[in-house]
Amino acid sequence: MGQIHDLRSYLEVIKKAGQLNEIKKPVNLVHELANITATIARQGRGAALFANPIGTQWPVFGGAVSSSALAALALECELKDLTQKMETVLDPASAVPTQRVVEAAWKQNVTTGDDVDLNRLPIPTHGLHDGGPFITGGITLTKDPVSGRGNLSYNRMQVLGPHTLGFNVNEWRHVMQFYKVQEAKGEPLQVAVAIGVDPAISIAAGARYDDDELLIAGAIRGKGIPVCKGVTVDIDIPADAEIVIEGYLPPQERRKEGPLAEFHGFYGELWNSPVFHVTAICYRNNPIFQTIVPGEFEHIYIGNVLPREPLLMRFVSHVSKNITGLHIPPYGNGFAAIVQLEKSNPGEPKNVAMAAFTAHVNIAKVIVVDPDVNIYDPADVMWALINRVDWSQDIFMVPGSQGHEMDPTADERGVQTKLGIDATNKPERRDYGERIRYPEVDLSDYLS
Ligand SMILES: Cc1cc2nc3c(=O)[nH]c(=O)nc-3n(C[C@H](O)[C@H](O)[C@H](O)COP(=O)(O)O)c2cc1C
Ligand SMILES: [Mn+2]
Repeated sequence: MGQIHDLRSYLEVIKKAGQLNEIKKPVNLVHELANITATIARQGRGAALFANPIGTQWPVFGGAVSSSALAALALECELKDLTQKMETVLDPASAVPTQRVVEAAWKQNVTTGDDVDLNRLPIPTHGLHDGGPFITGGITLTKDPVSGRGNLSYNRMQVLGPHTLGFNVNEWRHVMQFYKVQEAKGEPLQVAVAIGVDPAISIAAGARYDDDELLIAGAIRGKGIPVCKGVTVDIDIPADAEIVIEGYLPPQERRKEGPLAEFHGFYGELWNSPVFHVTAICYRNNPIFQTIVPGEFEHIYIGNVLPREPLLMRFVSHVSKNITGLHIPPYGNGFAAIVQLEKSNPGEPKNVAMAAFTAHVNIAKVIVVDPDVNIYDPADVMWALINRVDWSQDIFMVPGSQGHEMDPTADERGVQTKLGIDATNKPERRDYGERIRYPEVDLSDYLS
């Protein structure tokens, strides 16, 4: 059994692994904190814990799951087993139900009614053109009014007043489905938001799943996630969360919120969104606020990489038994996939690329490489593109195929040209033999 059960135990684990950057210097919540978190993630250095954001007593943590290395630590598995681990925990047969408890850490401090003030929370303004402070790393907990099952999701929330948040929710989401049922009855939808959680919950919340995503988090930990009823809402909330915000979305109310840095790498438009009226803010003693830098690596890892790699693996493994690895790289915003193949036939890489396109509508560019290419290293993938591709023979295009309507290369309905690249070695064309490779060493054995 692993050691992670809340955010604090995760911080211990990543600290030991050299993946926690503790920043003591006072840092501005407006832009500066996000800039530092994004820089650390881009350089592969891990996550960031800010001890002294300016104007607050509360530390802020960002970048919990912003790389494959961190995802492996969060899932308590080896990097090479990441896709397999996600495949297992996303299988409904692995679901582990929550455990109801009476005591929650976040009940140590409870504010309700007129004492509620969102301005007390250290909510960052992330992107340069964001419309203001947004909660981006909060886990939304709701309940299906028809079946009563729970649901996790991410909904960006812009601060619109001391107890009011804009609540972004796309049309096809489970939360929207629940909200519409309530709206039709003229009733509000109750909502709770957990901030500062076990990364198993953060990862589970990014998945599209037919049941309560907390069951995925239970599968990750091999143990039911402890949950406790809210103070003002009838919702089961993870008992070990750092901070909990409770409230409701009244029917027929909409307000403008945005813009915000979006997953596709550009700023979005203003949205006319439901409004979240806050009825309680609760928190552990010495709470840690958690954020996700929108439009950056962690956003893509949780929303596009971890839940979709197993799906792609299923599709490509169906057309070839020779797959040795697969990655949806975060720098491709979820629109690209890299497949590693021990090919046995010259045409096999192209079939594999076709399978990857059809596995998920967002996947529009597929690069197939040999087992000697590190799929997690962009420089190595680029090496294969430059040294193993004859661009008149090794690529193929599928014009007029359906992609995501927000893909910057697609038209407004998502119609686009998908591209497959066979970047494997073709010894029949020219055989240079073995590639130069200096085995990577563990530098800590030499540099400390
Ligand atoms: C960091 C992050 C932010 C997100 N923000 C939003 C958002 O503001 N609105 C939205 O509708 N979906 C957003 N999503 C997507 C979904 O909330 C999420 O992926 C989830 O699977 C949807 O839950 P559902 O399948 O229960 O509907 C976001 C995803 C991530 C990872
Ligand atoms: Mn759901």
